[in-house]
Amino acid sequence: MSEPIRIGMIGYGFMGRAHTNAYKRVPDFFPELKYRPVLQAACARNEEKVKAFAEQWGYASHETDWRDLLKRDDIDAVDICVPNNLHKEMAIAAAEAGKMILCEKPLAMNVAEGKEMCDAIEKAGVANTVWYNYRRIPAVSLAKQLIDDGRLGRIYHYRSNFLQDWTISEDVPQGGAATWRLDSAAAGSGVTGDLLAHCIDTAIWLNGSIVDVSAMTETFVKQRLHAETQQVQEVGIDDACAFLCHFDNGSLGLFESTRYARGHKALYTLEINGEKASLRWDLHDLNRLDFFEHADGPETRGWRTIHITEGEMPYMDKWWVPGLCIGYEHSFVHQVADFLKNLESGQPTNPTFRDALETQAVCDAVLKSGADRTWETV
Ligand code: SOE
Repeated sequence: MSEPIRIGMIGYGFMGRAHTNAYKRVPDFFPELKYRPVLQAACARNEEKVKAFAEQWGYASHETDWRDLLKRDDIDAVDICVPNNLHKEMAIAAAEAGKMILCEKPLAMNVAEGKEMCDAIEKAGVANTVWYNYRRIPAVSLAKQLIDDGRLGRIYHYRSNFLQDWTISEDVPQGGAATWRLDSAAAGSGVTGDLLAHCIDTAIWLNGSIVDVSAMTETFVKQRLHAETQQVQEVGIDDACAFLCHFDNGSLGLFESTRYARGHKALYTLEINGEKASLRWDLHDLNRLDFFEHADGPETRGWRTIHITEGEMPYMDKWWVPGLCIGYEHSFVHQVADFLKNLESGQPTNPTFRDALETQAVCDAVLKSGADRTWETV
């Protein structure tokens, strides 16, 4: 019989649902694990809403103050699914209370906050991970395997975009439950922390550290109504950001993110060009990895599209039969499964808070570079 890891979920938005779904799926699809998540308590300020969330998703109880949640000794792990400006205080208090922590990305508002969080977590010695979920899309995990196996050889170029179009209208407010991502006081930054952070996390994982950056940022809509104050206020976030960088391994990086790419909803793409091979992937077709291998020889050489559904491919033995796909939500299921598996062996689960601090440092350097129009060392 597996042992429970009792989850205290803080927040019930889009990510609260995505993570809760993952906790629910894991015991069925990863029955070999020693630990199983138990939905012990959901927590949010609005009692009516958090109660409804807890009942709908199957949490045994609810709280309206996260400090009360942390005082409970029937909670083993805390999941922080709230706006970025609340991560630091909650994570440090959770570490001091001896709870394991799964924190939504980005780690913090900035590197200074992130460092304090890492110090607290490491001092407390609690298991931790940050929800950079795209590492665990099977196609992206397969890309990692191919790179680590040396199939690409020396890497020359890393190119990545994250394009959306949901804030083009000037009528979209900033602040409040649905649009806090547009409010710099809650989010810290715009597309850099929200979208490019995913691209940077995956890039560091696949291609190593980023050494320096040169960025440009833009805020296209300068003022928006604030949903909480009902005042028209200056917009403090970056609506778009593009940057060049050098990786530690000598390769060159090119990254772009915007919420003003009409027609693109969540087009996360990456392409890597190596000496022996290239690969590319995009989130809108997440079960496919495109691969070009020079060694194929001139008669058959060309881009091949690998459909990631075979049991030999990362995580796919857990799901259906060859040819049948999985989706976005499975990346979260895989992260929970890895987290629980690593608890058995005492291994860290990547990305840890410390790993996510490196992504945060790149984001900070990108924002500084964009503001100062200079190259910034990370
Ligand atoms: C924003 O629209 C968002 O939901 C991000 O916050 C997520 O991290 C990203 O995965 C999808 O887009």
